[in-house]
Amino acid sequence: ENQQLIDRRESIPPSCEVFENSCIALEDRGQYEFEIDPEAARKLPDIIHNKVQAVVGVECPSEEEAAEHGKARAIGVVFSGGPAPGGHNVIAGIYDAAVKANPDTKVLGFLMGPDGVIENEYTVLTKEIVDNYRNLGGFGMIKTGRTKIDSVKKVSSARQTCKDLGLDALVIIGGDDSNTNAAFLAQELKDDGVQVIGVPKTIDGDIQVRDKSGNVLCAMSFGFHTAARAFATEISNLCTDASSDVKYWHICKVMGRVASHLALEVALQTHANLTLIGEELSEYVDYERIQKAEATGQTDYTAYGMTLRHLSRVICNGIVRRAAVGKNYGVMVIPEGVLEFINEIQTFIIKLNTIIADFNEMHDRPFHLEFQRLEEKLEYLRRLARRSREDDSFTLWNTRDDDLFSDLPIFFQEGLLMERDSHGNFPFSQVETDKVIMGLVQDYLAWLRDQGKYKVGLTRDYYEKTMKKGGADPQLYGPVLFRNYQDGEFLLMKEEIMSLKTLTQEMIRCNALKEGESIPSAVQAIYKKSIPSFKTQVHFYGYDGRGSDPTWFDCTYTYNLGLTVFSLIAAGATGQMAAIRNLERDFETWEPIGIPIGPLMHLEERKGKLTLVIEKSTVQLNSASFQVVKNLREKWLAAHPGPDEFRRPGPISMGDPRSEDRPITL
Ligand code: FBP
Repeated sequence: ENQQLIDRRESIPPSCEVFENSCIALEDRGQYEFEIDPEAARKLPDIIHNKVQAVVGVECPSEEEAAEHGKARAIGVVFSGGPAPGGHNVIAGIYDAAVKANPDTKVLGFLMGPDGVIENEYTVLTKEIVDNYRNLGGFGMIKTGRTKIDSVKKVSSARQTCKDLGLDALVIIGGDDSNTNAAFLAQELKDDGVQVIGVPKTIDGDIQVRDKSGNVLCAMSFGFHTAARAFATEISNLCTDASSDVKYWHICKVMGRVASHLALEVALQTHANLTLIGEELSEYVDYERIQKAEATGQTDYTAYGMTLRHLSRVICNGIVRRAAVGKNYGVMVIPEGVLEFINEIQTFIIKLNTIIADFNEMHDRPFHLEFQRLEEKLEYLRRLARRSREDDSFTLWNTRDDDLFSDLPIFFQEGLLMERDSHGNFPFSQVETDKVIMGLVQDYLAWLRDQGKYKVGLTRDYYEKTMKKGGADPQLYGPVLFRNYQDGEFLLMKEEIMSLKTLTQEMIRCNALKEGESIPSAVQAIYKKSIPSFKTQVHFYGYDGRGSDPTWFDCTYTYNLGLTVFSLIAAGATGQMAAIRNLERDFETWEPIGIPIGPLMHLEERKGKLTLVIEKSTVQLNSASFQVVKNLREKWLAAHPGPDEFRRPGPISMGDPRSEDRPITL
């Protein structure tokens, strides 16, 4: 094992000052209030009135307080959902605090995610096991899974497991959906005396909590910092490569199932030439179309939100403008969930979710088991379309839907019909989002090339060097080849793209060449180089960054989350999510708190039904971070003769404070 790994394992992140107290209590912070959904109040009566609680030290605890704090407990922990760097340190924090309070406390790690809780599969965590994973990435210690403990049967199995093991508390380390699940379990297990605590995990960064006045309680889920830095490092390397080899557009799909936070952070870190932000596309409004429709007394609903075709035009515009100044290369960042923000695709996703859910319910058989092959699924959709023709009241899937759907490439039809996860989320990582978009881009670029609108501007430098080599006189070919030649920095080639044969004829016609002569090779070289071929390399930044070892920020954040979890348990809380306030400030100001999960719930469409879930936090278009990206977009596109504006964030390095200067994320 290398020394760096050993150092990693042996490093103990600093603890917030409050944890130095021998006894800890919770203090309600009534100033933070939430808008409570009536459905959440109805379903979660015992935890809905929980308050935000701050962890505070008790200097001279009473005998009772000290006994409660230090009693021997059995605490179960489980990872739920995709891995995120730092998870092991949450467990390390819980373990260290728990055995410090009472060495007889047992921490049990449920194996393979929530299935471990349902099936009572666990391992007793020892110091040796915990030490082996300190500050290391992944969830390898106990593994993870995506099962949701939702049905009556699963909840009753989970309850039985807690009973059999005599659990005092269950800690669910997961994303928005898993924390939603934690709230329901907290309610269910309240009477059994089992406390349930959630921990905000996900590289997607879409768990951010504010109270109703906008006060930030949880700025970022753990794992986001590391994943964003890992992706940014890799993509920055591609910026270097692209501007060295000058022949590829690197297309980088970046994880983030729905929210584009990771793509936004990568843009800020690397200044890639083009970055799509999903949230912006759905907000797009085509005023021209609205006006046209209004002039005829109509309302054009399709003018709201960007279409796939329009998006491909926007991308092509950037590519063509760079090519015109000689840059037929670049780096583009696409958030993997971008299609969810394109109206026409979103409509399909919602309709198909409903169709699949309806089928499961009506036939009591899973849609995907019944129809395993794409053709079978499509035939079912066709049947629905036929039904809509016969029955006017059936509007879910009509012939127009069917026609539009069959226009999509087969791989994408297959993608849209893929099985949702147990929380009803669409599996974007398995769909080639980039391929859908880039297919349209390629088609449009080919058309632009035919129109002579997509051509590569050659630098004067290249032109002069080539001319010197070939000894040809540019003036001689001026009228034909260099119609657009100006005395400026750049030499634009002839407007129409034509074959060398046609060019030869054209030059003869203009007396630039004699009959029987061929175009000098230097001129041919210039001409060939000006005809763009759009070459791409496609990359997916997902599982690699998700499995990265955590940054020191994430190591420290997660270790303190673990300590917070134990404080919440020791003080008797349930239905709370551990969090740290002031993450964006100096470590000395970090404040461990518990956030009530119930009040964060709202109704959302999942698997075709309105369901109570924690709202995902997506990129806000009025946020400073988005506004910066928007305002610097033109600069980063660098459609000018000067150098690109790429930024090098540098690699993740533990122990070098210079690599993690504040602000923690840009
Ligand atoms: P969580 O929400 O569970 O943290 O997972 C996030 C994520 O990494 C997404 O970015 C990605 O779309 C998804 O997991 C991939 O899931 P899977 O591992 O099932 O392919």
